[in-house]
Amino acid sequence: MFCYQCQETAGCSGCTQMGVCGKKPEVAAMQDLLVYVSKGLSAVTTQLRKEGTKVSEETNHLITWNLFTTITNANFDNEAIIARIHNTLSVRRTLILQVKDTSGLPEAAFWDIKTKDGSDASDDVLFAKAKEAGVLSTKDEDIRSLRELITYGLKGLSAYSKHANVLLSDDPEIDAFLQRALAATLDDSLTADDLVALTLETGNYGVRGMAMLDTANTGAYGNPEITRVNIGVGKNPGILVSGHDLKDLEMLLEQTQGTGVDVYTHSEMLPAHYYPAFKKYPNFVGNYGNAWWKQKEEFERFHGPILMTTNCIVPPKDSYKDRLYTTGAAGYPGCTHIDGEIGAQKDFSALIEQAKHCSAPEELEHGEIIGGFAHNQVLALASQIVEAVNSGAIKKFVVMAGCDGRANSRNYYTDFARALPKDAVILTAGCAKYKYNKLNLGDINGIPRVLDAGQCNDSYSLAVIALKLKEVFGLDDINDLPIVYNIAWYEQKAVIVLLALLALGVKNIHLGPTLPAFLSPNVAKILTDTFGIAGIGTVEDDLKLFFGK
Ligand code: SF4
Ligand code: SF3
Repeated sequence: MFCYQCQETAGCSGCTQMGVCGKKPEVAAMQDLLVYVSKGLSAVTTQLRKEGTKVSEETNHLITWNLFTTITNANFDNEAIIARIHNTLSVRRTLILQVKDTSGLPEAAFWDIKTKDGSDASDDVLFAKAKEAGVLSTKDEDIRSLRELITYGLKGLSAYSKHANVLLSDDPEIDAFLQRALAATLDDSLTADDLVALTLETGNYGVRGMAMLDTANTGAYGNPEITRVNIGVGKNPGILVSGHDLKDLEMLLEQTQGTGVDVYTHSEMLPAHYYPAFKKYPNFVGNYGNAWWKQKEEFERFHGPILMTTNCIVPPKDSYKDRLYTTGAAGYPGCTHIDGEIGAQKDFSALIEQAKHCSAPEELEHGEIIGGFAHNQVLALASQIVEAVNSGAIKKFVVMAGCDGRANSRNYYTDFARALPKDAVILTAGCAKYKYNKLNLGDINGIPRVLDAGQCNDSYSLAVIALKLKEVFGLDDINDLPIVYNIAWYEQKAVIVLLALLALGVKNIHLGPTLPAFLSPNVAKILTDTFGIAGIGTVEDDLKLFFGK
């Protein structure tokens, strides 16, 4: 296997024996193959569009769902991944017959597993092909780096698209781009310069994808508002919901009414509490635990069923594996998967029945945390914020959005938040916030010093806020704002967030705890020279760099 798509990749270069995330070589192989056949299908759909043939919504959804399945910590279930490969090939077989001119299509558009008698070849054939189709199949390291950067950005974009799709929001132009870009990563005629341009285009569509999701979320559930979220526990048994899919949470809340079972959020589901629509449920008790990587201890102590709607799954301990359920693009072998197509009601009765026989969660902590500072809420506070900036009470905003992770080096973010000057305000989104959202950093004239906009996709909110502040302060350039960017990344959603910020013109982003292993020295240099991207240093050095003290 060879995988280097996340920040925790082995030795900061690549997982080759087994994923640090727990991904086994056979799962890595089938994920590579799923990406490969999705690229082949995308080449076909892109050609069909060129010829004026419409591509169905189902095909668009199939491709985004496939990519989402291969995101770090989303799906470890090889059978489910192999089923998706078969399904993708079957759709491609039908569609390629509609292509008038197949001469420019890549090999991936034709590769098949049907034997001469029409039956499917054995899984050995799949594994043999996966070996040829993986990341290292691109020999030039700069081209490989750019192809992977684009592919990972598209994986993030796919995840956000899928969340919007389940709320019945679609943008066929995003799908058309996503498929064109995927197909382009197989095109040997494209130069490094072409791929750099495509990387930026991916960022533009990242902005559009996050905007679509923002509209879908706020349209369905209202605008996030300042909210205090309980981090303690109640006396009833509970179901814990993790991941990013708000629609799943809504269905679960509806189905648990009157059952005596409470519902808690975990990790990236915390921001659900900020939406007005979820406040009406009396059994929506609070947020349990911390970021994804602490789940082994925390899930054990929760005692009740856990629903993983997306990444990040940590391979579960046997002590709670029978209480771990997956849905959507998430999957884990041996854990029950709750099916449900887009637009369909899912049946969560198995979790609810199991919960009734579980004891209440064990208290990990108590108190409250505050959040809900997405763009609408922050813009409602704009005059207060502008006044604080003009009076000098707030000197700087520090965007610390992104992901959390296991590495000890991430304690940097806790130390950095703690050491910030008292006139600095943190703008955050994503699970990175758990490094400092319980530190009680106080407020400035009533404005909390940690403003949590929501999930990682709500980094879009932070961009909207920045653009609004630029307008309010009458600036020409977003980089003239008193905002610095110190972003933590882990998986591929953070890649699309980064590309989106670059597309919006944001410069000098610091990215940590390490720069992506998939950036070759030359590609890293392009990002540094063009956008001022840099890594992190020590807390002391970075404070000097950002604040001159
Ligand atoms: Fe390694 Fe990350 Fe890939 Fe898992 S997702 S195999 S940890 S690089
Ligand atoms: Fe976290 Fe997995 Fe990225 Fe949505 S839950 S931010 S790491």
